[in-house]
Amino acid sequence: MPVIGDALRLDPKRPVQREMEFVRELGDVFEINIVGSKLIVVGGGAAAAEVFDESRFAKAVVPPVSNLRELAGDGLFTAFNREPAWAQAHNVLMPAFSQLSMRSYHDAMTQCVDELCDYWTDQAGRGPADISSDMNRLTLEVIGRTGFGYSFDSFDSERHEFVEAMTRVLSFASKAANDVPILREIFGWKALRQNPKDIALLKRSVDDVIAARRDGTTPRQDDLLQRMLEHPDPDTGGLLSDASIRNQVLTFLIAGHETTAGTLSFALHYLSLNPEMVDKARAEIEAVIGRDGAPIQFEQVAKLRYVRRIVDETLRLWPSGPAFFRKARADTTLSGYQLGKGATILVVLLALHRDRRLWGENAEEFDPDRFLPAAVRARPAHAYKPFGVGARACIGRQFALHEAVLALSRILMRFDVVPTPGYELSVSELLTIRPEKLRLHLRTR
Ligand code: MNH
Repeated sequence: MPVIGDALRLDPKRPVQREMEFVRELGDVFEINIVGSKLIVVGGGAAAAEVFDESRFAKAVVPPVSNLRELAGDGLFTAFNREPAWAQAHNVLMPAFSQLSMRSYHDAMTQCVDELCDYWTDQAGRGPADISSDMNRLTLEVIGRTGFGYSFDSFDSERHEFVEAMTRVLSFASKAANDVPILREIFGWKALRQNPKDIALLKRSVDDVIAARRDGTTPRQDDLLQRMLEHPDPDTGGLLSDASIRNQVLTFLIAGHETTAGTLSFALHYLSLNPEMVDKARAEIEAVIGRDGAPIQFEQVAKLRYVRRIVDETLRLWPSGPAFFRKARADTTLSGYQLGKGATILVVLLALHRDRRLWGENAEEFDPDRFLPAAVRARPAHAYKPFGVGARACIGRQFALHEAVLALSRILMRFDVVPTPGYELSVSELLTIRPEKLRLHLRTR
């Protein structure tokens, strides 16, 4: 197996994009072996199909994902496969994430998107919008309100203590090496002292929200929190513990906002560069919703097939969770190489989604029609996995897709999306990926 053994070849700021380059240089499977810590990387082809096989491989919770356990404990995303809290929360929450359940979140989502649009209208004249930041406001607001009836006042206040603490905690977990002396050099003592304070603040705030719902200070609502408080696990009959509910709420905030925000940001970037795609999307939106600017109905979202293809293609070129970890369940082989039980494997979606054997010679180009039904059927299932695989795949997939299609459609109804001249896409990584310094003009139509 080819080996990268030189730490200087890694890029701590853009690790996954560097791994994508290694895939081009070394092929579908190689090893990164630095000071005795060994990671197998898979970036394409049949090897990807192999690691997606749940009978031989499973999710691995290793750094940087496991660094988040300090905050989210055994919440859905950071739980080890055998922790009982995972199965319990999975059983309780799965029904709340079905496509039909999106009906109960639809109005709140619509409300948040309209607030974003009003915010942009108010900001007109102040220059181009900071897209990643505004998409973060939107998706955080959506998950806050649909998840547990909480507003972060995202479109009113410039600063929010909770949001700032969470941003610092995510950045800390993403950059944190395990070695404390290295940490000190990277962050200095300030960040090391700040992190536990931030975590305490986040937990306390969520506990307050849960307590207020429990004792009736805030009204009952048809949301994820209410479901967790009332619905027992069908397998065990037990309700989720308060600690587990807090972990799930924090998990939804972590897993459910930056990913969708990144997707929306990349989509707007491509739309700003492809007016013919905007025309096509608007023709569809007008056919489905009408021209009078009426609100988008729940049932209409599923009919916006072209907008959905834009989202699918965005998640192909820039899967906002750009890589995930697997491990071998037992001694096995991968692409003919021997692997020991427990061997850790990183799947680089960013590379798999651009594999020319799967996507053709123009794999680097943005083309929503790759997701026409016939084209999808013609590709092997392992070609496209933006939401992960197996038992631990994304629970929020329908939620994210509903939100993204709804938001993009509404934005295109209300604004022309105009690029800033000379912008070259560069992508920053912080567990998730986002376009760096993307600014776009939103012109009211
Ligand atoms: Mn989401 C797991 C991608 C939106 C909640 N998510 C995953 C995984 C990927 C992923 C990949 C698997 C990670 C792994 O194997 O280690 N998620 C996305 C993307 C988007 C997204 C690309 C948006 C686009 N995710 C959301 C939203 C929510 C959410 C929205 C919640 C509201 N995701 C989760 C949770 C998990 C997860 C929870 C962990 C599920 C589990 O392990 O049981």
